[in-house]
Amino acid sequence: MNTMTDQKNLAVTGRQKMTPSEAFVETLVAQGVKDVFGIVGSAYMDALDLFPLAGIRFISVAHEQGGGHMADGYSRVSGRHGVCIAQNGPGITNFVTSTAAAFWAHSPVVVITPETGSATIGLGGFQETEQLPIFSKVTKYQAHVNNRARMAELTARAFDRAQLELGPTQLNIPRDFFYGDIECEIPRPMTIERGAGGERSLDEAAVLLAAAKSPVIVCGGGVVMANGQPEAIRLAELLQAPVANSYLHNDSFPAKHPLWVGPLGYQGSKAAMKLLAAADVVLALGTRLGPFGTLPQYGIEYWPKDAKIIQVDADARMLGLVKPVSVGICGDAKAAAQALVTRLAGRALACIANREARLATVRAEKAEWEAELDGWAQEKDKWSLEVAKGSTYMHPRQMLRELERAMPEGAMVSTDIGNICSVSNSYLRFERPRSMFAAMSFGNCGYAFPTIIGAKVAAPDRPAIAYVGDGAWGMSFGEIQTCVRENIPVTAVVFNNGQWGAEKKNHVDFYENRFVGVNLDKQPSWAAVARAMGAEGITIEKIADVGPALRAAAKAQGEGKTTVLEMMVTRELGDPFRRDALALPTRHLAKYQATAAKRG
Ligand SMILES: Cc1ncc(C[n+]2csc(CCOP(=O)(O)OP(=O)(O)O)c2C)c(N)n1
Ligand SMILES: [Mg+2]
Repeated sequence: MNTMTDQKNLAVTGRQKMTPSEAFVETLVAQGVKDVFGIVGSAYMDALDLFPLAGIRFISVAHEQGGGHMADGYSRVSGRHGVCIAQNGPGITNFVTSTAAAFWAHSPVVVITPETGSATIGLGGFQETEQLPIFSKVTKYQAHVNNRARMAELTARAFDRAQLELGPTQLNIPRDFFYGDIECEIPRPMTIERGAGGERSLDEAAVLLAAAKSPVIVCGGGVVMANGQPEAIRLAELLQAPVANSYLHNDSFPAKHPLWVGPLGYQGSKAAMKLLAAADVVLALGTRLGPFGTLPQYGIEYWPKDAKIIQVDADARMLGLVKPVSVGICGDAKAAAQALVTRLAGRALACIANREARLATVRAEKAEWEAELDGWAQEKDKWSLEVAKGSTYMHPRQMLRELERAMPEGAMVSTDIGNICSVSNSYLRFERPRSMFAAMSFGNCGYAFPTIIGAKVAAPDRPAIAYVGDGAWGMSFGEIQTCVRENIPVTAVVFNNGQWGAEKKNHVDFYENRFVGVNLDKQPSWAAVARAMGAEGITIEKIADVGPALRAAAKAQGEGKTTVLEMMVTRELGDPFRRDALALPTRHLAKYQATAAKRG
């Protein structure tokens, strides 16, 4: 077979002499790596030199954290590995936040961390820090190249484990180990097939579902990652069961399907919550039922206390972790859904007898929620009414509804952490999986923009749109440079409310409007900043301009243009994030008893 290194995208076969740099790069080739995100550094220059001949594009970013998020977005849209690399020491520590985010997004990102040279480690030379402990809690596996002859073996293992365990892995390489002569073979990638789960648990689940009078399915990220949407649809149709998306996985079930009822969790769908509350059997398909995604919302305690819960997750440790379950199935969401369809097809199902009445309830709840959203143009609490009064800017909810209406077909949307991004949960609907890339449970501001850049690299033909608050934008706008330099056209919708709104909401609700560090005064015009950086920048103040601007910006991606749409919105604020985790303040010391009024 091919043993010629000049043939791009085909790794050499057979045991032979090569340098560790060649072994490393050839292993990337064998793993199908086409794109690597990072910032150049002397630590891995010998390997970097080979990238162009190996057919690997090196995407030079503005900040390593951005590069890590890009690798995350790339893997989330493609299902393939996302890869990032940087300089030992500070370049690597800049990856910590993005790796933690990828960990909670279950993204197979391989974080390549060249480290200080083996001959001087521990002497406190230049750019030295212990790189393994730092990542130990945010990776699924850490490979340390302890001998240059093992470069290919350990590189391959880092890639295989990222897919096997669905999460980031680290490949740590002392920088001198790129040099030398070794003899080795390039390992082929290992694809380990996941099964549906244990036969007995699948049988038990089928018995529960067959007897259920009002079953509800919760579709999670596992359905997306397993490419299991067709099987989930088949199962839902067989049971005629309403399907809710788990928190921030609005792309796990098609929104136009009559059985779709919307997302659970913060700022989710009341229809989904009410239907779930009335379920007697819940099938949690490919979801760990994370605690933040199942908190009561709108005053509704929607998690059904007496229902039987069947949970399917590929990671056995997630079963029954947050919610007690009647049946836990350790399996792949796609295979498990198919196995349940096989067991239930042709069987008498209790939920079919009352099908018409249940479907009528589903239709009524959905219609009621849509009507509520239509009438909910602005927030109604005292603070919001006050700040919106007399403002010429747009109401955030109204603007989000307009964005929803104008969303181009096949769009990928990433969302940041913030008040307006969170409210967008009610207005983000998708017809296909791998379309929504939220900051998930790690919840770091600055996630959305770089993540959508990575997604665009993996899926250049799909419209790529990031929703970002102005505070989070201040952290991440530097990556406009990457879009312009590397010709990766995306659209950033920046919500300019002049505040770190999500945190300000806590000051309003719990601290009598005593504001500390939440106002973003003296901001530049973000549209002008975008133009100065070589992108398009448009300021939007009127609702009527929102839809046309989004459509034009998405279209401009086809002409290679990145656009920043700066939405001027009022300072009104939706429900708070952490009502569950905050309390009214207690002050024992006299000097801290000043109220807002006393502070003047
Ligand atoms: C890296 C990071 N720092 C701080 C926070 C705490 N935090 C959560 S939401 C938020 C405010 C976000 O403000 P902005 O991006 O302007 O969006 P808005 O809430 O105004 O819509 C902050 C500071 C965080 N989640 N992540
Ligand atoms: Mg803001």
